[in-house]
Amino acid sequence: MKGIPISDSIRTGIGADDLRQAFLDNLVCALGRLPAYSTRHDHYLALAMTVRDHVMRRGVRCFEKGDNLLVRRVAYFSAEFLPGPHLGNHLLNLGLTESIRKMLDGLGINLDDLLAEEEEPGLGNGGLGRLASCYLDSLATVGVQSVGYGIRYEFGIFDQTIRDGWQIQGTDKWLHGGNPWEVHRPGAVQDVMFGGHTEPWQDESDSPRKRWVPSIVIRGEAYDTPISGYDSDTCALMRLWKAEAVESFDFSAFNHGDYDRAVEQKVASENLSKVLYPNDELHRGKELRLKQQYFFTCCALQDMLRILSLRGAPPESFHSNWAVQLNDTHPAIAVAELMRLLVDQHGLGWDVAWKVTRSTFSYTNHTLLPEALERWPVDMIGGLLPRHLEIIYEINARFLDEVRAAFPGDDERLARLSLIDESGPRYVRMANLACVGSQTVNGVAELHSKLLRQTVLADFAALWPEKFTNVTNGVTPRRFVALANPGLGKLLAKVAGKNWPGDLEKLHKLEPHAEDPAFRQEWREVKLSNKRHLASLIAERTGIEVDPTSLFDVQVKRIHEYKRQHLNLLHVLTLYLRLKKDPKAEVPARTFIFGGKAAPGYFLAKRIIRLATAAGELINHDRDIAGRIKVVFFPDFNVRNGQSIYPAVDLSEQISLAGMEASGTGNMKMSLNGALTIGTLDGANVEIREAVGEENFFLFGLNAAEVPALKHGGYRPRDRYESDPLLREVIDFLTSGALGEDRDLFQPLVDNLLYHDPYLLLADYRGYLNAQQRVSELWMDPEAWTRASILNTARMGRFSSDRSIRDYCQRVWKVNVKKLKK
Ligand code: GL2
Repeated sequence: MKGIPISDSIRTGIGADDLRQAFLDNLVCALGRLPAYSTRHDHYLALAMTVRDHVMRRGVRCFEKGDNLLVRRVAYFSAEFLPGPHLGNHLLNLGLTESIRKMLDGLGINLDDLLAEEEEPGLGNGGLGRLASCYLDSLATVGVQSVGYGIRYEFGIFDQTIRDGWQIQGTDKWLHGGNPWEVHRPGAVQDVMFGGHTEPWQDESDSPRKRWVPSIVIRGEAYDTPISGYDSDTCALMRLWKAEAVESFDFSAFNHGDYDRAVEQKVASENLSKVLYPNDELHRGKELRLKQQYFFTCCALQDMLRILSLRGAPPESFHSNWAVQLNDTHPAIAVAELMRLLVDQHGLGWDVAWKVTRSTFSYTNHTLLPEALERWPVDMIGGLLPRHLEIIYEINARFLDEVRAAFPGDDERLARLSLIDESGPRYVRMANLACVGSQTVNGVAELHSKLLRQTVLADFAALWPEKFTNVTNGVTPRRFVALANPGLGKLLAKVAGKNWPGDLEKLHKLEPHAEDPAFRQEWREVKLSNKRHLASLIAERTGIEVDPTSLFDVQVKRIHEYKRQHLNLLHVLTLYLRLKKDPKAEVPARTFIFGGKAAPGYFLAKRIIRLATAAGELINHDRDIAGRIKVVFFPDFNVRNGQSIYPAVDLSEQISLAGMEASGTGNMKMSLNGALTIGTLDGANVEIREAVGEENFFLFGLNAAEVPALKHGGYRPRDRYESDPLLREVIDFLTSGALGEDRDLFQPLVDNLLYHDPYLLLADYRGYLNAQQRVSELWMDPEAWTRASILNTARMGRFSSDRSIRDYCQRVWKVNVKKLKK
């Protein structure tokens, strides 16, 4: 429809009557429901569609503006997104919460009931996926045109339940009730090839070319979910790809009566986007995972080229139209794919294509853990993506020439930098491919970026120091404060002005109020009410009654040995033993709350969950303890549950071994909500402590320099056990039988600690106990505690993901952002 300005098709006014009419239209016309017979779920769907329409209108209008102005768009490539429930967040961003509530009231419908109907898309494992969603939220908020490209997994991260103390994985059926937030775009399909071989051919100009003859083609179908920004007319898009068979059936097989073979191909194709791999920070080298990675990056790049041609721009201007961020190495195959598309499909010369490619991509590293480093067997890549393997070899050959020129005769360096690991069976190193193909490489916190330059990517940093930078992570204050903690939001608005969620540095205005006893009282009341709410959820989900006035000591995150939930549990059990021996001991009431999923195949992580539940079974029912300490394992930690937990935290446990946690983002969410942190000098903790003031942070433990020194100096954990009676007592307690009939249950954990202790729990145990003692002392002075709590929130403004996104725009993507309102 050329010549129709988009403004003509947009109703701008959103009065109460419009909303009511749109809601009823959707209920009747889109869902075909008779209002009198409609269910709560129908109402939720109709409301979601109504809200989605508003966001979509903004999105389309903003897209049109971008095309007219030829702005550079940002494409965030991520194998994971964890958006959380959409409805409440959109209402907040659009400023529609109250008018929608009123409109629904008029129909006898309660908004909160509808909010509870939504299934969240669990399309990620943890921090990395959630960060991608915070970034889309902020991209929309600061006014950057952007698309988040990923996979529309039919089954996201598993649902966790706890049965007899053990984690049970259930299938995540997030699409079962229908997904009103997405729009299927049958027009935006892309074909993705796999397998086969390559062959030479000549084009008209006689130049030698290569062409890929695949053995199978799979179709990617686009599903769009609009992401609104706060107080912004920009809207980001999350475009996720679903795999479909190109042909429904192998007709020749079908005609010959071989039904099984006929459907086999279809099923195999569609399996591609079936399920998210539930491993966090562990590379397992499964072929299907590589297929997923290639599938979505191939769809995305072809889609971006299509959009480019709609703009009438040539492929060699790809990089001026798009900046692509690689969220870890999961999408790194995109470097070879863009080269293939530019050279083989669009006929660009290698040098031009390489310049475009290198100016397009940037790479964010999210972990230093060696087991997370992705590398794919050369034969696997060669079998699935034969053309890409040739391209990777070509990139490598040219790159190694550059290295030879810079470091003549340094063969070891050459071997380390090579895209191909040839130390044994040959592998393609995805981090190396990402570094070579990117214009900028960054870590996610100051310390992590520094360690990245010194360790994992040291050779690249020596070669191209100017490529390296840091962008400290951030979190969206809309979802994690305004939406999750409306009580606090009101208080913040009073002091910092109502636009604080759009300009988090405004929270500094809170500082003087930390000295005001009346304000502190209000602050405590908000926290207490959040803790009451969490206590009721805990009772509902676990049957455990907890005291909302006790100190809520919380560790919620994926379960990993490096995050050291078991160190936390050693403290819990130490306290327990102390109270048993000395019932008069001055131990303020505490509720220890754990939550998080363990990868289904991660044996020790599952034992750690079992230890938490066993500690709860013992302690919560021990009459001698009389409820002074309680232990809760909150099942199925996800975005929605996080929103109920973060506002209720008094003490935030960020106790990973220094040098292991790249950044952490839960640490930011808790501190922003007024929690004090007990933590090591790891990841973003370092910057959080700097921001909130060292007197408002409980520091303990080895630092990142001491860790390797201790390990290389012949660390013997057993010596620590022998020489520290308290430690010995608590470790022995694990296998004493007190924690359940099966004494052997925790033997593997104990053996691991006594004979390996790779994450140095025993070395940090004493320091941790001492820091916990300081926590208890401060807690017994509520005024001082509240003062520190207020200062935490006041000084956390820099951890808004808006700040991170502004950093990326300025230092990495070179795109303009909206100025902050005065
Ligand atoms: C992680 C890091 O472990 C975590 O510290 C960081 O905050 C996030 C986001 O940058 O990335 N890396 C990773 O692979 N996962 C993370 O959560 N899964």
